[in-house]
Amino acid sequence: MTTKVITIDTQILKKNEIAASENRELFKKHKVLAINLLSSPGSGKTALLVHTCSVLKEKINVSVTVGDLQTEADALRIARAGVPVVQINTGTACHLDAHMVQQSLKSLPLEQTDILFIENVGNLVCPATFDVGEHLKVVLLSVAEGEEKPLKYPPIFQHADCVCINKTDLLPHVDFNLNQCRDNLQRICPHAPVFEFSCKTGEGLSTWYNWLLNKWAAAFGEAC
Ligand SMILES: Nc1nc2c(ncn2[C@@H]2O[C@H](COP(=O)(O)OP(=O)(O)OP(=O)(O)O)[C@@H](O)[C@H]2O)c(=O)[nH]1
Ligand SMILES: [Mg+2]
Repeated sequence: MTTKVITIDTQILKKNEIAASENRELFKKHKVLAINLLSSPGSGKTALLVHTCSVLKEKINVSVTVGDLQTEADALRIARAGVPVVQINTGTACHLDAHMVQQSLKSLPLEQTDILFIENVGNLVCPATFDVGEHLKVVLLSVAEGEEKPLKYPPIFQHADCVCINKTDLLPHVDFNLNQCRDNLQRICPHAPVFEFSCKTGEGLSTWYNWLLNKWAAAFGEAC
């Protein structure tokens, strides 16, 4: 019984890996930097993308794929920032896989995209296992969630290329120990830069924008 489950899982992941490689080829062909944005539900992924797309679109071309179980609510919010966006509804699946992302790419102007943001389904577990062909994984954590999250969900943080701590405007109102969170992140993912900001006030976001533009310039672009 156990062996059978492992076999099926392996086959699913193998198929996913093939689709992820195809996505990577497509990104390479069109010189697109693909960024997988991961967090638990409600940390502020869409809020961050609305701000980020509004600012970055003045310098580079940005597109978004967003995954949720149901509704087009997030795509509608992001569309108001004036960038191409596709909503994926996963039904019951708790993560995006490479095939779903591949389907969404057919509706996006890849040849006119410099950075593609992939907002994953809100979940700190399953999305860590599914490669969608991205270049970078960004993990977002809000101060409403607890400073121990990097210790409790290490795989997603260990693979992060950067970690963002959002909702810093709420720090006076919640029992979130920011220093302890920084220590926890240092222990679990010492390689990952940490950005602290509030999507509500905008404070701290410029460092995040600069990091993105530098990553894009290093991969495909020119200095901005
Ligand atoms: N106070 C405060 N609220 C925020 C901040 N960022 C986002 N929010 C609020 O947090 C709630 C969730 O934000 P979303 O952007 O929908 O979060 P999400 O991670 O995209 O959520 P899912 O897609 O459902 O996983 C919304 O009510 C936002 O307005 C912030 O920096 N400060
Ligand atoms: Mg969202």
